[in-house]
Amino acid sequence: MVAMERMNRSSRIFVAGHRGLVGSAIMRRLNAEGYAHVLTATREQLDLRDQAAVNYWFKANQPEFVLLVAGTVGGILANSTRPAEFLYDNMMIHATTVHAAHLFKVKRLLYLGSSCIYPRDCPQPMREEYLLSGPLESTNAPYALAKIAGIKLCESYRTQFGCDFISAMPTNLYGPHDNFDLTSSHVLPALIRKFHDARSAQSANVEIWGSGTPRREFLHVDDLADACLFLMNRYDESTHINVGTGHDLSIRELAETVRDIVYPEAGLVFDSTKPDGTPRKLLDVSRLHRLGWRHQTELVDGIRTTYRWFLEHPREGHNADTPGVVTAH
Ligand code: GFB
Repeated sequence: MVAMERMNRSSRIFVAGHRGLVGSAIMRRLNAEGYAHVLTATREQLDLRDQAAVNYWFKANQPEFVLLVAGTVGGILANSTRPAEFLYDNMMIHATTVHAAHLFKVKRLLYLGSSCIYPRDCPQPMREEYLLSGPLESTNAPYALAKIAGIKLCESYRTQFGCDFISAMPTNLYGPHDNFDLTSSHVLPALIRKFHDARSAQSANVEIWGSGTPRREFLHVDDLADACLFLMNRYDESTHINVGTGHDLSIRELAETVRDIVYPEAGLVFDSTKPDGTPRKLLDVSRLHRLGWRHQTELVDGIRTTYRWFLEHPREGHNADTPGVVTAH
């Protein structure tokens, strides 16, 4: 049994991946709550794939707590076309950071995975114990394998060395600082961008990839940041824990919802040459609910505020600086 240490306002907390969608939400939350020693490193300052550099950084900065939310991430197309980067970058980032956290005696580490770790044809909703019970979805198997390796790293360092490392598996995320680049983004920011661009150009139709029948669950990233802090102070088991809303909808329903908010006059056209990916991935969140955590932001409200953020941040929203795959560290 590993004794659990809780973060306090003067703890040295490393947010690995602080510029990404998740990392920036965690930073907003830690800052708002008055955590005074939040440590960060940009990609230019620290290549998280380099074990020697990561060890050096941990030795110099002595973090007590780590939120490991860095990684190379992207939507279905980026995952299918850049499998080597998704596998290599993520395996390395997870391994170096977990290993350095062990070497330099970090008190607690939270590792963030993804709901794509579960088998393609997993029974729904997906319970934590369904991990590794069947084949993965081919469009994101390399990414999922890296994420599964991360879970197993945390479990193994806990078993062998007594490290207090925990894992959380969030569902599909969205919110401020998302990637709105159409070649690498996930579906929700892509739809905001597409309907917005169609409205600007007064186009009649917006193209939706695939059949529109796959079902997805979406969690606002501020809710995820809240869950991360909750779990850092409350969750004490070696098994990973799901983080989601417990509700899903079809891609067609999602597209209609975004259309009604951004450009109600638009028609939908489905492009069947693009992949559907996993038919459904709804998380079973009963373990998290039993601990007392629930999401706050309903999807329609979250899409409205994210669209407002997109309008207020044209450079970031249109992703001028980061074409292609986003590396969140
Ligand atoms: O969000 P998304 O790219 O990834 O796509 P996944 C979800 C669904 O939306 C797929 C459809 O069925 C897409 O075909 N879709 C419709 C679109 N229009 C669009 C569009 O314009 N852009 C995008 N991107 N999709 C990812 C994984 O899977 O989910 C990652 O590849 C990760 O590994 C992430 O797990 C959370 O939900 O299919």
